[in-house]
Amino acid sequence: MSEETKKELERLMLKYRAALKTLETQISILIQDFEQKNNYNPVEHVKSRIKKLESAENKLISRNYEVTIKNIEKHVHDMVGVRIVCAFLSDVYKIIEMIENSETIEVYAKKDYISHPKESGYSSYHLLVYVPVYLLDGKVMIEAEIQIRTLAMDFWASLDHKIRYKFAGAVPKEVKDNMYKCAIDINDLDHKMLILNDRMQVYKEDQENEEHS
Ligand code: 0O2
Repeated sequence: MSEETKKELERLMLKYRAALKTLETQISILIQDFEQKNNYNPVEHVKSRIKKLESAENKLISRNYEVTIKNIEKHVHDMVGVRIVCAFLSDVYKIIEMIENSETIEVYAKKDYISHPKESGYSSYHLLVYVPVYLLDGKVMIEAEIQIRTLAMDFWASLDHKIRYKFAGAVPKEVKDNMYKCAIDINDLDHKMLILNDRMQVYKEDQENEEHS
């Protein structure tokens, strides 16, 4: 790698790190504000990362793009990634709404793999966003991907990730079929838990009304 290319890469990574910090801070502020207003935290945990250079290169190669810094910037939309994991499906939609209404984070595309799961069974909601980064030369908008999902979806995706890694992409059909069935069970479980949670809220409200009467 030439000195010039190294410098270009360092500059790009600086922008990605800055975008990740801005995104993490803004998401944390929104969650805290929501919690203060509603006495309730809709988020179980948040994870964030900058995609490894090797993974970005593999993504470019798999799509027949030349491995260049320009192509990473242009074609890898999830170099900056944040994953927000919630207990209930209803919380996932609250988070989506909160981010969509944010003035700092600009949503430019949505991928609803909850209403339309992927062929593998993968389910999650992705927001593709721009995050502002203020440099000496002025403002630049950096792309990032926010994945929002339930704990159950996260459990499935993490197992699926391990399986794909173990079989280096060539997952046996039997394993794939079983994972697909698990994805259906998980979807069912998410809906049952949601109904249970709604029922609990009704009990709680009834109890509070009785106490006040
Ligand atoms: P990693 O290691 O998580 O970063 P785009 O990224 O928009 O150019 P792509 O790749 O079609 O195009 O985007 P997609 O499928 O909407 O979302 C990509 C990310 O979603 C993946 O990133 C995974 O994090 C997750 N994902 C999508 N499908 C699956 C799946 O079947 N199983 C699991 N476990 N995760 C999935 P990366 O870069 O593939 O991986």
